[in-house]
Amino acid sequence: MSESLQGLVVRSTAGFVDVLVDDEVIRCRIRGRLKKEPRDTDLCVIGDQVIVAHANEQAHVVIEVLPRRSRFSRRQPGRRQGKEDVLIANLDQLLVNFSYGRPLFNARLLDRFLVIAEHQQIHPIIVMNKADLERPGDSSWQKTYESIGYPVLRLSADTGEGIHTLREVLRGKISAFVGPSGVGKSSLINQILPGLDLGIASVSDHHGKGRHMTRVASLYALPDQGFLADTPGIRELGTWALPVDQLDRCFPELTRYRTECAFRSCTHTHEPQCAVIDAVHQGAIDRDRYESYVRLREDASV
Ligand SMILES: Nc1nc2c(ncn2[C@@H]2O[C@H](COP(=O)(O)OP(=O)(O)OP(=O)(O)O)[C@@H](O)[C@H]2O)c(=O)[nH]1
Ligand SMILES: [Mg+2]
Ligand SMILES: [Zn+2]
Repeated sequence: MSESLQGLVVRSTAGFVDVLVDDEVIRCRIRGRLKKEPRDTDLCVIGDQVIVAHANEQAHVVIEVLPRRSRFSRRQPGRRQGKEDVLIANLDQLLVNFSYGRPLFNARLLDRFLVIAEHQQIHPIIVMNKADLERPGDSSWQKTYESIGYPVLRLSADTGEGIHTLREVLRGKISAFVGPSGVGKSSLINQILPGLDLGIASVSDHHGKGRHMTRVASLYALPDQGFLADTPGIRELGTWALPVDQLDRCFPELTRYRTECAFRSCTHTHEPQCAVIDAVHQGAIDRDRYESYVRLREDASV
């Protein structure tokens, strides 16, 4: 048996994975036997730690994927049941990216990202790009999120606003940019790592949506320690393995109310003497966030 090495997966496609070992990226296949093992999750994604061995003189092969300490994942798009779709493993923080201008901000989708981050215990940071396009009233929703405890970073890849702060936030951590297509994830990463020159694409004039420029998620090393992932724009974000009775725990602002309800197994949707519903009526819980909770319940319980 030849010497084996441990490395970090920085790119993963159907045909090969790129593994960073020390300072070198090694292109590897995945051992056939590993692929055949039954599983309900992705075998090998960016952020995974793997063991690599020589298959022969030239080629390397991944022989083991080490257990994940965390991951950002969703239900496979387009399916009710099935497999976990892991976007990135071993993540410290999730930068949930939206923009002023177009594509339009989508609170419902933001809440889905936040719920998954809470469930998987990954620290989320809300990133609002295209600050140069902000119009009065565009950020009225932000106070709600900040009061819950979610940081909101206001940035512009075009003017450079906030990039210095972003650099500080990323230092020494494994972070991923996630969000819809066209919000400027790759543009922001180009600001942080100019040498990369990632492809970017204009937002469609007609629909105001992105064109899904980034196709494969990749992890990049930061100059002052840490890694940063660029990921393809997300259209669909369903929760994976989140029992419906645990959903209320993924809304931090419900914490102080959810144990005060008259019924122990209160769903906070129709029950009498529900402390959550009372708090919504009194304005202590944001109505829009509550609406997200109700919709996610419906989604999770199908
Ligand atoms: N006005 C303005 N436009 C921006 C800014 N950042 C990015 N854009 C534009 O937004 C469009 C989309 O940028 P991308 O970086 O490709 O977006 P993305 O999020 O990586 O999109 P996908 O790879 O498709 O998921 C491009 O036309 C960019 O030039 C910004 O700060 N201000
Ligand atoms: Mg991109
Ligand atoms: Zn209740």
